[in-house]
Amino acid sequence: MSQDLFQAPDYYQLDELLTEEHLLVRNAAREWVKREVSPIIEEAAQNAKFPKSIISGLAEIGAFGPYIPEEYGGAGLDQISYGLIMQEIERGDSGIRSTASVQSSLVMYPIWKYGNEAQRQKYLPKLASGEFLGCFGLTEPDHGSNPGGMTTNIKDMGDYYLLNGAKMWISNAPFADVAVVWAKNEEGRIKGVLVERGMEGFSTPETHNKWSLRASATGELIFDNVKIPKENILPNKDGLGAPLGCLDSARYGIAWGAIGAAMDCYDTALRYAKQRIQFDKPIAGMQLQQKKLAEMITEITKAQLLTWRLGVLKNENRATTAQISMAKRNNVDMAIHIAREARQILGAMGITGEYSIMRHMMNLESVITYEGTHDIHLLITGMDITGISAFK
Ligand code: TGC
Ligand code: FAD
Repeated sequence: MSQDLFQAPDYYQLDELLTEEHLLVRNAAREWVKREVSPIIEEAAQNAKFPKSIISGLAEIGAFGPYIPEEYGGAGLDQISYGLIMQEIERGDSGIRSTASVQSSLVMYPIWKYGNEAQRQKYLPKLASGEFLGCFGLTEPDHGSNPGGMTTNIKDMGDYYLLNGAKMWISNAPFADVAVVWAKNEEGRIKGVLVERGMEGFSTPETHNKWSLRASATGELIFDNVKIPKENILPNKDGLGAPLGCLDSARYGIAWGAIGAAMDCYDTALRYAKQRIQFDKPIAGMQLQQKKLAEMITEITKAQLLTWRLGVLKNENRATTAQISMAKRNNVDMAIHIAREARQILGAMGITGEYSIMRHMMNLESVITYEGTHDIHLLITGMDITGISAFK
């Protein structure tokens, strides 16, 4: 990949809305991505290999549990700092941001919020430091957008539970030390189960041949009569609302992350357009290319404002599920459009691994599908404003 010359766009001086701490956290993550992610990410994606070497760095910049209290090893930051970290990581690559999102919002968050003190003490510090990696098993082969229909189940055997079923499309599954798995009990109530690598009957085959999120490992979780100790059930919340509550936190991070991918595509395309000469002048001077670039910076700026405001609401515990859905949907869609337009500005060069744009574009095809598809988020907004569910 070409040298990382990234310069973040801030068309409306939005940095002025950030505190000293936000800027410190954001700049540290930005520098780390330049130093540690950009030089290796293209090769990792080309080889479809998750770069494990970056795990300790992710922990150091506070990407594992940014808002988890320091007593559990987290960074104890606010929601805007969390968002800014996700933005900077996804500026490098959506797959790396996925690893951080899953670890923080889908593994540490449920253990922190729904677990007991012993579970918090046992897992959170190791997850925060990167000694443990986690994954989150909600989606099943026959239940994606409709997780409430899941068939993975636990049966009470007196001293322990027996877990059976399968999860699919699980980020980090192939190497996770602990999986937060959602399963129904005999009454049909959804429970959170902590499944550890090495438990008999538990396997995690990797999913191959992905054209998207190639630097992130995806796999299945297969449970064949896995004996689960009773202390591995999350005691403090059950029902579908428990996993959906985790998704609120992860989707919020993705809303910020998508801005990072969009900023990288815009910045790359702007620089290229100023340098590339056709018909004796830079293509940046052609009206058609200016239209693309002007629309990109407009959409990025709107997304930045939307997300900053959402962060303020989240800090005040006032952000609703529907507001988070709107931001996730808008920002990922914005980023994927910008990636496609930016790719065209680079002409043939845009399809090569010399530049990050095509990788972002392919990654964003997963981002627009996972954590609730583009359609599902529209239906969440629709239900919120009309009061009528159109899911079923
Ligand atoms: P519905 O009847 O609406 O709700 C069931 C219960 O849940 C409550 N609830 C929530 N609670 C907390 N937070 C939320 N966001 C909540 N949304 C709903 C609701 O109040 C109700 O509670 P109760 O007490 O009445 O039972 O559920 P539904 O079956 O109609 O489904 C609604 C729908 C479609 C919106 C939901 O199921 C959904 O969001 N589907 C999309 C599935 C999804 O996003 N999967 C993501 C899997 S994880 C992933 O993709 C990780 S990618 C890796 C990475 O992040 O990088
Ligand atoms: P489906 O639900 O089968 O949807 C197919 C199409 O039908 C979509 O266009 C959808 O919008 C549409 N549709 C569905 N229902 C409706 C409706 N009611 N009205 C209108 N249209 C509808 N899951 C996890 O649990 N953990 C993970 O870590 C994880 N990581 C992932 C990583 C990657 C790379 C990918 C691609 C997915 C990951 N997922 C994970 C799964 C992801 O959350 C699901 O793919 C997603 O929720 C959609 O489910 P599905 O693929 O089964 O699509």
